[in-house]
Formats: sequence, C-alpha cells, structure tokens
Amino acid sequence: MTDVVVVKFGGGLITNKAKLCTPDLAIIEQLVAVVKRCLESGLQVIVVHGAGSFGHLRAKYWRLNEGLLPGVEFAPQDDCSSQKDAVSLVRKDMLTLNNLIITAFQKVGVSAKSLPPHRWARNTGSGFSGDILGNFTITEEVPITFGDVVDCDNGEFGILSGDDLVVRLCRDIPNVTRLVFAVKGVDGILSKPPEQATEDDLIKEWSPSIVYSGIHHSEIDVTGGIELKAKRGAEVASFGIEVMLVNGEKPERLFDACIGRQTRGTKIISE
Ligand code: IP8
Repeated sequence: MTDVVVVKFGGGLITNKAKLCTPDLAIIEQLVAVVKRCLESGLQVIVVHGAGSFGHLRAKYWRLNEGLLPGVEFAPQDDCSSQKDAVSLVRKDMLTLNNLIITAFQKVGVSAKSLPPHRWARNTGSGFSGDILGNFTITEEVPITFGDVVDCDNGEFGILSGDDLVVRLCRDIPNVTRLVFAVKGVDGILSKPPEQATEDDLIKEWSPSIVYSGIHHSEIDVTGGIELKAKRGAEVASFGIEVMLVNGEKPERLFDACIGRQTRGTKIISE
C-alpha cells in the first residue's frame, strides 16, 4: 500500500496574518508545487491548512473559541453584528481561502477535494467527532481540509484547529507514515526567540521535556501557535509516525521532509 503523508500548511505561512483575508498566493503556489512533486514520487498526500488572517482575526474579535457568550456586549463591525454572524462569516472566509488552494492545485493539473470541517466534524480538540475514514477515502484527488468553526454538542460552536485535525488523520487513516508542519519564519522549534536565535539555536530533535521558545501571538491567534503544533506533533509521534516541522518558505526542505529525506528542521519525537 502507498505511503500517505499529511502536510499542514500553517495559516501564518499562506496568509498575511495581520491583514484580514490576505492570502500569499506565491507561497501557496510554491507549496502546491511541492505536493505535486510528492505525488509524482508515488506518495499520497493529505493537505490540512490553517486559517491565518481568514479566520483568527474575526474569531478573536468575536471570541468564537469561547463558544456562545450571551452576556457579552460586542461592538458591531460594519459587516457583522453578532457572534452568530461571525460564525457564518468565518466559515465563508475559510471556504474562500480553501478555494484559492484548490484552484492552485487545479492550475498545475492536480484535482483536489475540499472537506470543510463544519460539514463533517463536531466539537473541538483532537477528540472531535467526525467520520474520518468515510470522508478521507484516498483516491486520485488530494483531500484538503482546514481549521474551521464547527458545531458543538452543547448547541454552540467552537474552533477546530488544523493542528487537531492532523492528529486524527494520522491516527485513523491507515498507512500514514509522516506528518510535516510547514511554518513561516523559523527553521523549526528554536531554543531562543526567533529574533535572538542564530543558526545553532534550532532544536533538531524535540521531545516534550525539552525547553523551547514558544512564539504564540495570542493577540492574533485563537488557537495554539507553535506550542499546539509541538504538543500535537508529539502525540502523533507516539503512534510511530515520523513528524517534522520545517520552514515552509524553503520548498526543498519541505519536499525532503515529505519524502523522508533528512533536512533542516525539527524532528518531533514522543517522550
Ligand atoms: O489555524 C484555526 O485553525 P488553525 C481555525 O489551523 C479558525 O489553528 C477558524 C480560526
């Protein structure tokens, strides 16, 4: 059976995180080209992407990660006057971002299938419910899913991060051999903040007991930044799956990580 690789395109990598709904089309094309090369090398690939400025900014303002907050008064925005509106708008914006990625695949002759979590998943965290095997049948099409606002069993909503989705995809889909996180601006998990780090501060092999420098922009992000990736990555490594976190702006490294060739980045192992 063919090996399956799960690749997470970080939301901060594929969008300009600070500007509402601003994609980085050049990076998206570069990432798609890497996936195409992986397919040509005989791998099957599942793509998960983050939200970046198509999700976090509005979700943060309307505190969608906290569920329904009936007692809180929010100042309306021009196009949005309630948390419920915000849920619809974020879902719509995420579909727009997803569509840009699907289109980039079509442009290079690869068909991709969109699997928006709000249509097939419920609840948040890596224990969310949803029929993974039924939805992610591996065919000629590359399955693509993403961090989204999902319905929850308590009648409310919550944010299901792409970093939670990858855990379940790796656990439930047979033959997943590798998980690769492609992130922006760093070569991997660092022992110092990126602005102070030198080449030597890359942690080449990380396990949960190793102290590292987390860069979580909690003023922008409603999910967990590098910390969540590290934690979820270790969870996946405990299933016996290889996990790498690499600089997504370096296509050669991403390709090497996907095919299992040694490259610059952080290998995440479980304790
Ligand atoms: O960027 C977050 O997904 P992530 C999803 O993969 C939303 O953590 C809608 C903010």
